[in-house]
Amino acid sequence: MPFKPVNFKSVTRRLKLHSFPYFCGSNFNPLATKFSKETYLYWYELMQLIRQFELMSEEKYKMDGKIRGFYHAYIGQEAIAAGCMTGTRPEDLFITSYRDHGLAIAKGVSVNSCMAELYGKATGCAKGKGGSMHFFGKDVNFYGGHGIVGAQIGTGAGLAFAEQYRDTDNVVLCYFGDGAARQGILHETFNLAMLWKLPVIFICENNNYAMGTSVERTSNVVDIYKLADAYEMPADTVDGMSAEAVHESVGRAVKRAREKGGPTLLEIKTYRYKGHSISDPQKYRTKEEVDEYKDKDPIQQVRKTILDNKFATEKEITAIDKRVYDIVVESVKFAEESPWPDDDEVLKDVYMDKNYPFIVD
Ligand SMILES: Cc1ncc(C[n+]2csc(CCOP(=O)(O)OP(=O)(O)O)c2C)c(N)n1
Ligand SMILES: [Mg+2]
Repeated sequence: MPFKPVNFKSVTRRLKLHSFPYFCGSNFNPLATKFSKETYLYWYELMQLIRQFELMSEEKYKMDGKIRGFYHAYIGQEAIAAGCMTGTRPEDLFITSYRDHGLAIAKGVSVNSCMAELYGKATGCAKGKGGSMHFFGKDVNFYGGHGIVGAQIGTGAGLAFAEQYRDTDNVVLCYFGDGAARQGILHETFNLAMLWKLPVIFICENNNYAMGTSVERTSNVVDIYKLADAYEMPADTVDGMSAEAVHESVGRAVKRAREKGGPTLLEIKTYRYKGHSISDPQKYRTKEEVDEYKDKDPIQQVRKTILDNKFATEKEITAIDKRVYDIVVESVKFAEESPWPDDDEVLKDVYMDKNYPFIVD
């Protein structure tokens, strides 16, 4: 059968989304260990979209000064977003740290609203008030974007508690870094999550550094997955440069959680090619170390599988790249033409809503 690229326009129109075809999450078998052409093409397109979004926004930050404030790139870690999307379904909830661009886009927060958020515009996914660290998309079950290291571990378990309380079979994927794994909140949360068998997958994105501090310098325990042992929580260590490996381990953990079997800790070993944030001189690692990981680049691996299996030709892959590039260029136009937030927005949504249901005087 000739290669038929995903028709973005018809899919996004149907789903009333302006972004990546989020429908894909429900189209795949989470327990698959052999992957179809559609899966590889989906992975490729999603990972390229995330990477091109960040390459473009970094340029807008550094060269044009259009974006300001904190900014943490996901480049190198994209296979985690890809494997997690095909291992879950749209109703499942994601919550993560400030390194949030990739997971937000994967979940279906529109690329336009992500770029506008970086620009601080009113059309941004956090109304232009959150910036890079606080992307949000409740309508697509993306619960942020959190700046306090480790805070989302507790909040993620809280989301899972709510799903259990409402008796759904939705699962929460709660992401945090290797540095966050050293926070005390992890232990309190693991304890209660296991006690109550909450439907949550704790995903440690171990990129080997917390700012400039390597895993070896933060604890005697360098195998983070072993922290689960103290709570008799199932755990696994996963190759984060492989979308296949991520999908397989996430699929297994999600199945257990959906069937009321409780949480899992996955330590996904990954790497960030860029510095901790946009202003990191990276004196703590060598160029050779970065190159070693670039040789295992997840996008190139998936591209090779697509070509080796003749899932698509070079020309067809170039067409995907072009489509992705156009989406990103369009998002820049959207952000630049969008209005700034009104002055009277400045104190709204900051602390609490007047009608917040649980707080009374
Ligand atoms: C409670 C708290 N302490 C310190 C910081 C400053 N800080 C921001 S990011 C970071 C490193 C976290 O590293 P890691 O959890 O490995 O995530 P990564 O940046 O590698 O994704 C630190 C210490 C913070 N934001 N919050
Ligand atoms: Mg880290």
